[in-house]
Amino acid sequence: MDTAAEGRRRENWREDVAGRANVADTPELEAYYDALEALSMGPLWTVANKIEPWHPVPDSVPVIWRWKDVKPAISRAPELVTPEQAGRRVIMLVNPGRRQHAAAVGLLYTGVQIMDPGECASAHRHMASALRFIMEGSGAFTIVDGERLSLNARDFVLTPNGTWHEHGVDASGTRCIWQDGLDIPLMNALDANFYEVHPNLNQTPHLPPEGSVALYGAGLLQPTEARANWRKPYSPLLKYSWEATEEALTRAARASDGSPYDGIIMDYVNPLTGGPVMPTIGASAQMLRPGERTKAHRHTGSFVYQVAKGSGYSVIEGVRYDWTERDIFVIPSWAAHEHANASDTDPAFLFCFHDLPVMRSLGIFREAALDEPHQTITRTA
Ligand code: GTQ
Repeated sequence: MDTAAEGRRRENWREDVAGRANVADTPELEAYYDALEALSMGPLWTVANKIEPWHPVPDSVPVIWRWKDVKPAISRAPELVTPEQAGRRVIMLVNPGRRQHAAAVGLLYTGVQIMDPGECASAHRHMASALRFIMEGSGAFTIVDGERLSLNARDFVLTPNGTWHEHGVDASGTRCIWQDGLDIPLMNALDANFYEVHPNLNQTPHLPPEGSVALYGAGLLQPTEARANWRKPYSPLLKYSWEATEEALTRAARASDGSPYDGIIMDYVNPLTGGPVMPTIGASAQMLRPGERTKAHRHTGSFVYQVAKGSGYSVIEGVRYDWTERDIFVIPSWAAHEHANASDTDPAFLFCFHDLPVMRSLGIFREAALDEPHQTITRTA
């Protein structure tokens, strides 16, 4: 039976290290603990080694969701529910260690959403920050605070915290599937989540279509006065096209050796600040050059990857995860990891989003190389 006392015993890591908790259970202590529990109190020393670990010990485990499994799973949803019924017709990708938080990894949520031509999901807004990375299909659009944006495969679009947003597919389009990324678990961990349905159910776009791309998407800015009234904590540019992203990485590879741990990697940024696209979620794109195998390192921060192009593998805590286009995988905080491109002729491209803006703004980002350049591969997932 799982009594409270047994639970405590399991948590009481008996590490024989000076300065760490090391208290043997006795009947008197058990009685004392029970008395404390009845008063909504508890002894720190039975949990100290767990709640103050030597280094991060995430509940999240590395996971890969392969497109060959995700596509048939999400494709069943339109046969069973409409967007009107579901609100958002989404299959969540849930980390086995974080199920009760609906997290894919750490405090990040991800899911895949499916929309048929002519369908539209109603408008809402929430405290959670959100993004999408388009997986397949044509004719998708999203409306963000009155700006309509069309979405093609591998485009990256923001629906920042507090913005009204809805998604749909034009009647002339094809079935679309995209990945959603949100910080829902973070908002819930902070008890700061709010959610509102748009009073008209759908927005009437009142801004020029693609207006943010027109104003901010070319790497040039209007003079200071024209943009001084942007006071929002997120990027005014809402869409980053894949074409420009691949071009940027390909050009960067001509001018830089990139990172030994990530190859050619570039952040999607707020063009006004050079900082992350949203206050709590950052995003990057990286290119692994033909034959490239990066070195292993670990750092704080939780990461959700989607394979944009090509195939290869990542080694996470000694386990090899082979991936190909549209596969999604996660790397928990402080997990050792390295990436490899399987092709000797073509580059591979990875998209990822992460909580580094949170880590950095709180001053808790930490990074370490491993002693050896590569991990020993213990098994293949
Ligand atoms: O499209 O706004 O996958 O609010 C989960 C929550 C998508 C969305 C999700 C959401 C959305």
